[in-house]
Amino acid sequence: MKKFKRTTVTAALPYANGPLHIGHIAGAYLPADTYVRFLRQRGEDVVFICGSDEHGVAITLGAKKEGVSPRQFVDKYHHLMKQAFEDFGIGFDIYSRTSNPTHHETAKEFFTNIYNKGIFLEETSDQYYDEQEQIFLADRYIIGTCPNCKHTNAYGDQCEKCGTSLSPKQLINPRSTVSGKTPVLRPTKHWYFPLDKYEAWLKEWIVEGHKQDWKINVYGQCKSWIDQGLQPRSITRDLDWGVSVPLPDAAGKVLYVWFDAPIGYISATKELKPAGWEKYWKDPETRLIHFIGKDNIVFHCIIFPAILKAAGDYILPDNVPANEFLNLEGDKISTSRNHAVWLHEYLADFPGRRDELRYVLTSISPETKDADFTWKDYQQKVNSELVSIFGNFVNRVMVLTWKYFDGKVPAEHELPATDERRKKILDHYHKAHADLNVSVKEMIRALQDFRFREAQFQLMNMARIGNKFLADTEPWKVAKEDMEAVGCILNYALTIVGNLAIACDPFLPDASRNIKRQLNSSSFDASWKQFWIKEELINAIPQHHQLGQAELLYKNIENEEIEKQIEKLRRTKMENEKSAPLVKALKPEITIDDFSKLDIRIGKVLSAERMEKSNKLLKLKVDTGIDQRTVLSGIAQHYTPEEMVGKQVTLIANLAPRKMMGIESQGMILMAEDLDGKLRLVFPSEIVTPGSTVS
Ligand code: B3M
Ligand code: ZN
Repeated sequence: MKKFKRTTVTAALPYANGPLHIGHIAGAYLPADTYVRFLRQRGEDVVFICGSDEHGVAITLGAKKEGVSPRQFVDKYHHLMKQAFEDFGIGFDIYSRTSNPTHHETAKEFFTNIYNKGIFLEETSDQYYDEQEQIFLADRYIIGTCPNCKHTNAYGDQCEKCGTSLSPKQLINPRSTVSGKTPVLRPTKHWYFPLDKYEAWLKEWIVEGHKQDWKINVYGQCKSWIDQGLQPRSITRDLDWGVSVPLPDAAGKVLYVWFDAPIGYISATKELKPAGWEKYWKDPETRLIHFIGKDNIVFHCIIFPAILKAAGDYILPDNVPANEFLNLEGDKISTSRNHAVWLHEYLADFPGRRDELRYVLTSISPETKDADFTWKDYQQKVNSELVSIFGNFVNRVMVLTWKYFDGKVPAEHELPATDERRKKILDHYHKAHADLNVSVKEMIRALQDFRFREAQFQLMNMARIGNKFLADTEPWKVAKEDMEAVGCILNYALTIVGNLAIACDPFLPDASRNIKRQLNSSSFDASWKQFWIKEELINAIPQHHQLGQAELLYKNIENEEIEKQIEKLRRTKMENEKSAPLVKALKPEITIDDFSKLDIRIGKVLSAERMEKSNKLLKLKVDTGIDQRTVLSGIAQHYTPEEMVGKQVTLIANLAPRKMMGIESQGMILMAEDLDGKLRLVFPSEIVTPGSTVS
């Protein structure tokens, strides 16, 4: 493996459009923090970079919804996220933001540099424009009917129902999700990055070069993208919020948020080290690692590297250990439905319990597939692993040392194997020592390979071995006859405790500090560094050293605490259901005579067309069995004219004619209105002759 001098670690810049939840933490920030702590423990040169992603349409629309300016909007969420990261103890070297001037300059320099090399393409094309909102619509903000499966709510880039990837112009009956209006096509000029030109290079670099060392989920996604063939991507947008395009003829245009955001990693490093940033981005002896969630893979593995390549001089990511998604109580985490555990709320509800959340999230980390967080599982893992195994071991050793030796580290001597019991104790010691060193090595291997679940499992295994060592040697029994042997046992048990304090730092930083305090270890902490270098247990505690007071590391999570959280989620779910349109209440009773006044009959649609200037009405010609008449129906958002022709419909034929937009409608077509407002035709289950009556 190539030897590197330093490491640049980045964690995805979260959008400043909402608070952080446990899905974000498990996806990118916790594994990144664990990895960085590990590198720092080894004394490596590392920078840990993050910040808020503050541009893009999601931000401007979010601001609009809250009735504030984009600036006020990102300020609010930037500070909320920064604080939550800090309170949770994620140790970024810098948490910056993409609205900073340094970032705007850096992003513009990138653009200009690549522009001057003549790499970008420039093209004017028609794009959908929302006249009411006066904005060009990003693909995601246009919905319409899928040309393939006729699903009525397909997005401008993809139909979620049949999976077809689409372009907005393919949608039938497009509408803006921002205003609900039908958008119009308008010409606009944009700059494109010719990703296709980098296809061969990407193939070589990723498909051939990173088959072995990138995670399968990451490699697989990249390969399938490259195999499908790459196309030029537009890297500018019509928007008034973002990094403005640094060209004279580009008023009202900004860089596409996914062009500027990854450059944010570089700008933040500049802010952190104005003089020395370059070596973290340009020296081939620097290793670059991006921690992200799976939805960001193509941007970090394909598009950003191609941009770095085009800019020249920059190093490329050495690895991108992207995670899959975390669900909550069997359901997708959702910001809009408020189905989430928000980080700032967790910290308020469980003060002083950061390690507990770290522990559980790492133990279920969605490294290879989506994972599910449940509060019951959280409670179970804290109580039966952190409390009963890890905390309990440390506490037993501390309490026993106080009990038998007044908190002074017993002398460590060669224990002569003078009797059977001593022989057994020595056997247990050798076995424990060998097992522990295996776990230490496996833990470090796993940390190097971004397998944090496994790494933490090995850490827990060290505590398990410690517990077993105590159970096997039974110092409380030996104490009746052989205090020298008890001293030997506890001296070694304390060595395990000390090594646990060091080993747990990447995973459980609060416990690490707490154990060191209990061991009163500041005078010899430095000697433990060797643990990470030698990859074996280090004996650093001096004989006769005075320990600090014993203290419980963790306490049980009680049922009530968990039930409160489950109840909170249940309440939100109910509120969501309540705010959804309800089944309508019954209308007042009518008589059979009232009913028989209605002439309800089956007709057949002969022709259908859209009404000019109306996006609601369709004009239908209906065969009623006795005549052919014109009926206007407010179903244009739900059916295309083509879909209507030939359909049997149920008609109220004796309704007084009504004029709409200059045309007389002779009757009304019956529709079922779904709870979400969708209209569906009502017709006989088998074809009947037009004119058949309904009674
Ligand atoms: N803000 C998307 C996200 O938060 C995006 C990441 C940018 S990383 C440069 O998922
Ligand atoms: Zn479809």
